[in-house]
Amino acid sequence: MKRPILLINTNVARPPVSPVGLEYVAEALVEAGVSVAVLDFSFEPDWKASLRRQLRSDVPLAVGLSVRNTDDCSFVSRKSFLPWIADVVAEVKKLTEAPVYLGGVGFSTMPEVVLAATGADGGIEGDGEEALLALTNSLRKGEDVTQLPNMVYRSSGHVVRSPRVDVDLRRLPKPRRRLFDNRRYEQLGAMVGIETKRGCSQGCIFCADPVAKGRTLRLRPPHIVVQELQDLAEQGISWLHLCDSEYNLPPEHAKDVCRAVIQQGLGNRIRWYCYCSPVPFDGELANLMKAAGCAGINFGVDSLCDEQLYRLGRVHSSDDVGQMVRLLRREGLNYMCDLLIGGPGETPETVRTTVDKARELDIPLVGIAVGVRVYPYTTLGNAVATRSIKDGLYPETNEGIHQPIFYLSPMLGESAPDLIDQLVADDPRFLVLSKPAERGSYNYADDERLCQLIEQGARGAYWDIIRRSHEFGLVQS
Ligand code: B12
Repeated sequence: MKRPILLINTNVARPPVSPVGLEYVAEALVEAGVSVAVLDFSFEPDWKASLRRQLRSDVPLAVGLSVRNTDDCSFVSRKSFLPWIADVVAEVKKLTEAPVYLGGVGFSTMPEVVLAATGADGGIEGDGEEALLALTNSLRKGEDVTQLPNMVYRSSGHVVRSPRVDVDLRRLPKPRRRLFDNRRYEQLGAMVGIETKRGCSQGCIFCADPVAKGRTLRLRPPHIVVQELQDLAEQGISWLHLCDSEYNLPPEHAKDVCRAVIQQGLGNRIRWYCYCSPVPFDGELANLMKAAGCAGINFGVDSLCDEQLYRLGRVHSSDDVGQMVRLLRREGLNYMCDLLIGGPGETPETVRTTVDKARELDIPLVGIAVGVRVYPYTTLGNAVATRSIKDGLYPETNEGIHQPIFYLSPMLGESAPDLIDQLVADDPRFLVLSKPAERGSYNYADDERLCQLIEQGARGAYWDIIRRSHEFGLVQS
């Protein structure tokens, strides 16, 4: 019997998020005939005991840990998950000599930092399906793994990255979606994840998605997406969240996926949520999404002040958002808009313009994040690394490599949260990304109030559950 690859989902935040990335990787290995063991810490009340049990029964060839979130990306709470990942790495290393590799979207946003902060032996950045298979094959043969694509490893005290190869998604078979207990996730209020594409070609100065997922859009064939949805529906799954950075880019693919879902008769069997860009968004897409089971859209609007949108590298204008809002209202689609306050050049005036416009448009739900997470390799991250941005960085003290860094326009300064409070007053249409479960917050990472609402039966996107609880004070789906 060949030694298995042990894959562990380390994301234990509540409410839970199904480990779709790790599931895709695990299934690619199984498909290639590799022996795989999976451990889902999300369902293990005593993770150390389950790890001990697992490692007693099987000596793995390697252990792979998923790092989905490095932190909660909230300027107010600044909660890092890296100390937790470091604890898991240390515990695994106590129990086995097998090398420990990291992977996942959080890892891929900043591989050097995550490796340094956690003590793992190495990692795989970007797509895991082919890279982990290549790593497994090399480990089996005792070959040097540093030459493999997507590898991140240590060499003479430095972290080194080998060239990256992104998977051609058209080549991947339909995932079986049976290695993790997606039904149980749904019962705990999670939406099960699925992708229709990977990558993002937008130029937003702050966003890590192009870094983690690649800048080229790689589309999955709509019929494969639909087969996967059908399979999940047959397993009893009905609440889903698309994991595309922006579902409507490119719009024709989004429409083709919807058409395929409708043709398969799945439109009224599943309910799904997604992220979208404000442009391009037309009536045809709105109708197709509705008919294909879309229950709500989260639009990354960022600002409603045109000069600020330009500085953030966005391609839409506040007028575009106005048109989009009118269209959504006409078509009766459920949605929210996300704002990002505090980017370079932001002033109290640009914030006021944005909040006033959101009110004027009567956007039903607006999420506000104050403070911009600085990710390496983004335009903002590069400006900080080359010190063309020196001010407005938080925390001001060095609190350790795991500590998330934020930028807040010095023209707003630390009074920004107060300014937002004052501008939105007690208007329930506005949520602010602060600490989980703080009144009016929509920080989902360990939000007790949200968990309670789910326990009482609420289902759907977490923003939608919060919206309904504000509107009706109850939990109907
Ligand atoms: C959809 C989504 C959500 C949905 C999830 C719904 C669902 N059921 O999936 C919702 C809205 C709930 C959500 C919530 C949050 N999210 Co979110 N989310 C995403 C999004 C768009 C997709 C993630 C995803 O599943 N991708 C699809 C899978 C297939 O890709 P993947 O995980 O990367 O896996 C691939 C590789 O990474 C690799 N891989 C994965 N695991 C492993 C393991 C090993 C060992 C190896 C070798 C390889 C490997 O192989 C996989 C296949 O190629 C990403 C942005 C993005 N474009 O990816 C943000 C993102 C992951 N979210 C983020 C954040 C911050 C959060 C929150 C913490 C926000 C908050 N404070 O509330 C919460 C956390 C909730 C939780 N419990 O974890 C950040 C994380 C950034 C970071 N550095 O930490 C991201 C990257 C967005 C961003 N750019 O800031 N999110």
